[in-house]
Amino acid sequence: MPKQEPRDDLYADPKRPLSSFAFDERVARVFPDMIRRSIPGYSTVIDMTAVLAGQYVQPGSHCYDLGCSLGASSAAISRGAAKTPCRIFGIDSSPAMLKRAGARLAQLKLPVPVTLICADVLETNIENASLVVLNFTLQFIQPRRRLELLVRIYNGLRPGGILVLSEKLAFTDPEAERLQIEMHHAFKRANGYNDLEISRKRSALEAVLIPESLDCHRDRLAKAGFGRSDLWFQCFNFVSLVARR
Ligand code: GEK
Repeated sequence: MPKQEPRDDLYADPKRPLSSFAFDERVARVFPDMIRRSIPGYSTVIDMTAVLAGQYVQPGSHCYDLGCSLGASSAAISRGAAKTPCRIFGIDSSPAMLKRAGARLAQLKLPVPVTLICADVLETNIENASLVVLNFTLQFIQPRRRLELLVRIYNGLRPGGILVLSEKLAFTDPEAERLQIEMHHAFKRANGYNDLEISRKRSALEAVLIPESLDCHRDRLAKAGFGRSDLWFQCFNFVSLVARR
């Protein structure tokens, strides 16, 4: 029997004072359960990251998992690129996440090793890349710095290389925004979160996770140099795009 992941009950106690969401030890401990029960389609995005790695990783190139958390996308890249000689870097600015990522990845005995680096993705050198993954990370970067990051990624990609960009979306049409949030909250309730937990988590994430519209992402990708970006996945207000250099 696989070991049960610790359950996310961080927002269940109404007496606990509410502070801004941070990727600290408390979050890192429950992260696998939290992300699975909070992001609709998360496991599909991870599984397809392996498929995209199999398709697009080029021999002798680098792969970057930016905002790697516990290394789920890094592991997917490793499995997908098993037959291609390459290097994989997992980058995250949270020491609590990286400590646990190291232990988890070591247990998996991956075909391509992952080098973990504790750093800000805005300061990470990206070079000789055929695959860069931003799975639910750009939304935590200040909007005014997002273009600069995408330009660095574009410049570090080889021709034919891809960026996988997965994000929570905002909608400019207020009715679409209301409906998508309603469906996302129904998803969370179906996964065992109660209304209090949902609303406390929403408040904690305010000004920390800043979602943008699909048009906004597409325009920024084009500004960064990406000739095209294609939507390959959507589940409620969560999407994933592939942008190709
Ligand atoms: C997964 N991709 O499981 N520099 C480095 N890391 C950062 C920065 C930054 N400036 N800002 C945030 N992070 C993962 C899931 S989680 C998404 C990604 C979520 C890191 C942060 O520490 C956290 O580990 C990750 O980005 C975002 O496929 O929790 O919704």
